[in-house]
Amino acid sequence: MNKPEFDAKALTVKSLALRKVVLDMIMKSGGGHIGGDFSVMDTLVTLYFDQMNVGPENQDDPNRDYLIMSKGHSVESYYAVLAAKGFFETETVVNEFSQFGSKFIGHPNNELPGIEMNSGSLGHGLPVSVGMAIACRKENRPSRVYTVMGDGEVAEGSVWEGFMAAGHYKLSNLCAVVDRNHLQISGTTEQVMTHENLHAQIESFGWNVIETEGNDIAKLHEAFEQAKTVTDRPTCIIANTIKGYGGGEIMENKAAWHHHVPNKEEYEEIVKALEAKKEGVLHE
Ligand SMILES: Cc1ncc(C[n+]2csc(CCOP(=O)(O)OP(=O)(O)O)c2C)c(N)n1
Repeated sequence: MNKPEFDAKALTVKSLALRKVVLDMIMKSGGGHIGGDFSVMDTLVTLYFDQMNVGPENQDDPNRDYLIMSKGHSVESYYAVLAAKGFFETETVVNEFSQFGSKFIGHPNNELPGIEMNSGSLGHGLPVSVGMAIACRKENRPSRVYTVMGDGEVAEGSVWEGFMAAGHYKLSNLCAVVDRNHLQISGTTEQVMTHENLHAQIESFGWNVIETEGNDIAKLHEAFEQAKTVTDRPTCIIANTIKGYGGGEIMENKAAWHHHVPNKEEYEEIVKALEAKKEGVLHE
């Protein structure tokens, strides 16, 4: 597969447009985790459109790259990105998301193309990714395994078993991302389960840790490139993000938007904020 030239501006515009797809899915279905969708969108866009060797053309090739969307409640952003990548039609996802009888259920469903694992019960993605990375190494595959977690999710004990095992086995083909938006379902991560020393904690399990701006695609690109140069340890990218990023003042950095369906006025404000951000990027 030919790798496209990295273009941070084009990917940022794409990422803003895909937030509008998420918004439409949530408006139509009447439910969804919009805050975490908007914070993690830039990570997913960078992975699928810059970093990973995977698409509909090689989805069954064992040598593809693998992604586990461990923070499965952010499924709307995941579906929107997979649709943009060509795994299915965007229109189908928007119309069918969370509708009775649809396969586009409210958490990732591996009956759909492009989805490696059902997720949504937090804490399982990293341990499964460890197994996949070990299998890839045993079979000498060039694959990289990515897992995307939330910072509330890392309160799950199984995540730390995953960190421990990956460090032990020096899985340099594994890269975890923590979407560090500092909020989880009911408040700040510091209130619910503190992670003030997250960087040092993960490092102490034998990982290479990179902290970066998670809503800046150029910075994410640099971090993923750097991760690939580390050959003796797994890498964790702590992506510092803003929950609701791109949706403007009404929704950014507000725990109440973890799962909130905008009313008509809020919808219009969010669309305006996304448009303004896009104009800003285009005229940088
Ligand atoms: C095992 C488990 N416990 C509880 C939940 C309910 N839950 C859904 S989302 C969420 C908060 C997750 O916070 P975070 O990982 O920070 O997600 P983000 O802020 O990025 O959306 C919780 C507790 C769950 N999905 N799985």
